Amino acid sequence: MSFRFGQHLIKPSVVFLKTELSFALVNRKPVVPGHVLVCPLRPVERFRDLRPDEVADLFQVTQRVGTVVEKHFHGTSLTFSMQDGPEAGQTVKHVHVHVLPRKAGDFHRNDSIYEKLQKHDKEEEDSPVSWRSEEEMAEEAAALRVYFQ
Ligand code: AMW
Repeated sequence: MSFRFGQHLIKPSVVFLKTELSFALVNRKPVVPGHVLVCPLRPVERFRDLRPDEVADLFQVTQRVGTVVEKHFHGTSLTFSMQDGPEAGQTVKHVHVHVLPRKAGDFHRNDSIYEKLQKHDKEEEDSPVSWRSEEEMAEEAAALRVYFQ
C-alpha cells in the first residue's frame, strides 16, 4: 500500500509514522537535516478543509514528531511551518506541516529558513538531481520509526 501526498505516491519505506488520520514522511529535499513532513491521510488541499478530529490528530502527530526529530538530529529548537495555499508558497496540494530541527548558527539570519522553505521546491531550484535517493530516505525513515515502536 502506498500513501497519497497530493499528486505524489509515497512508498511506505519513507513513511515513519502512521496514525488513524495522519502520517509522517521524510523529505526528498530537506532544508535542514531532519526536515520532515506531517500530513493528514485524507488528501485535502487547505487547512480549512480538515475536520476537527483530523486537526487534532495532525497536531498531536506533529508534536510527537517534533520531539523525535529534535532529539535524533541533535537540535535545540524547532521550526513548524505550514504553507496553506499557493500564495503562501504551497506547491503540493495536500495539507502538510513542515517540521525542522533548529540549532544555533544553522542560518546566518534566523528567519532565512522561511525564504529557503519558500524556494527549495520551486521549479528554478527543484530538479530530480537535487533530490535524495530513495535508499537514503528509507534509511532515515527506518531510524525515526524506531522511536515510535
Ligand atoms: W510546500 O512548498 O507544498 O509547503 O512543501 C512540499 C514539500 O514536500 C517540500 O519540502 C518538498 O521537498 C517535499 N516533497 C515533495 N514531493 C515529495 C516526495 N515525493 N517525497 C518526499 N518529499 C516530497
